[in-house]
Amino acid sequence: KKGSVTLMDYKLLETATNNFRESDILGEGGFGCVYKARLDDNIQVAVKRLDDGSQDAIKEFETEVDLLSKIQHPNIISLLGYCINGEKRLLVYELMQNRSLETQLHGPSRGSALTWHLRMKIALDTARGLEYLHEHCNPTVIHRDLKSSNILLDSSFNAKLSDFGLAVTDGSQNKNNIKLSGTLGYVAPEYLLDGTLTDKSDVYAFGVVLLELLLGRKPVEKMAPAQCQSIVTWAMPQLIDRSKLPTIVDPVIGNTMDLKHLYQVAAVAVLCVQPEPSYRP
Ligand code: ACK
Repeated sequence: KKGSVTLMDYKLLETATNNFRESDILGEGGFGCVYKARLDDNIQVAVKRLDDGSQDAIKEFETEVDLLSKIQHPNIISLLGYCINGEKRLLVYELMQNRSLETQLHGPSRGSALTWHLRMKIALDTARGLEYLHEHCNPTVIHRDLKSSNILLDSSFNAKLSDFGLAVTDGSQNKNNIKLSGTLGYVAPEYLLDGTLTDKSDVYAFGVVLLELLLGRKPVEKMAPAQCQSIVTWAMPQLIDRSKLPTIVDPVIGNTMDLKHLYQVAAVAVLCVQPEPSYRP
């Protein structure tokens, strides 16, 4: 038992998920599927099965268990248990009936359930979860992969942050880590530029989520890696060339923009990007 998280029995979870029955699949994540299950005491849960035995997958599993066993907050997903059986790894979470914000906004029902009141509540809940990670955890936790698909909604549309596999507790150590983690469209420009990672990286991603809530659009459509690369190559010089700043005039406010504004505009620009080469303005 790790903190509030219990080491569980594989056989029990196999039974609870009806042998990982296909019809019980809730969705697919980076490293495997998530199944709906019912434990013996009738608690409904979500079981994430990691099918990928790579070093990266194992590291993400360990980070998730380590961090979530220490964190308890109404706006952060509860990890109830975990299980290691040879190569197989399972994570057991509270079931979030209303799935992810991404599914609510961009799924087949296309944002129908999300009134403005709910969107404001989701924004506030997300901010509370982030504030807890940044201000009340010691050391500070940087989520590193905040996005609408990692914001889950329970039956009352309470929003909770999930997927802590990429989280770090000390940003500075990653400065020289050139391996890019996170999701394009949500990653802060300075991180793409030189790997600078701070709690502000999460705040940038939160800004993109706010725009998503506001505009109801995905920040980036699904793109081939080459297309992502060309966007980054195109966008970065504009974002980092501060000498251009005084010449950029906000068309709405009419003022010259400072760096903060530029970030906001960059987030909007990323949201408007199309998957075709025609994205170039
Ligand atoms: O939008 P979704 O249905 O909500 O698609 C993703 C998918 O699994 C991959 O992450 C869903 N999911 C993840 N964790 C949970 C959970 N605790 N409860 C319900 N659905 C979940 C997520």
